[in-house]
Amino acid sequence: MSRVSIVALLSSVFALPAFAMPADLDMDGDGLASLAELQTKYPEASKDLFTEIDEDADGFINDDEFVAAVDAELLPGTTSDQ
Ligand SMILES: [Ca+2]
Ligand SMILES: [Ca+2]
Repeated sequence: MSRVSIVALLSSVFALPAFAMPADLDMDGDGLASLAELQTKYPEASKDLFTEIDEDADGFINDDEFVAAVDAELLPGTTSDQ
């Protein structure tokens, strides 16, 4: 295997995190989840929960914050076997 294909392989692995913002959470496709979007997907989610997940307090949940919330079991993961 050439060096180039190893780099390409590693790039494709790291481009696929275990969890990412689900398309049905980020409904307007801006890459961020607002409180309204969170509560549409998770009707039981409170504003307090949203504030807890929104670590940088910019009013939106980004990919990193979503992954951290799933890791911390604040939100269910996006497994495909449901
Ligand atoms: Ca959005
Ligand atoms: Ca944020």
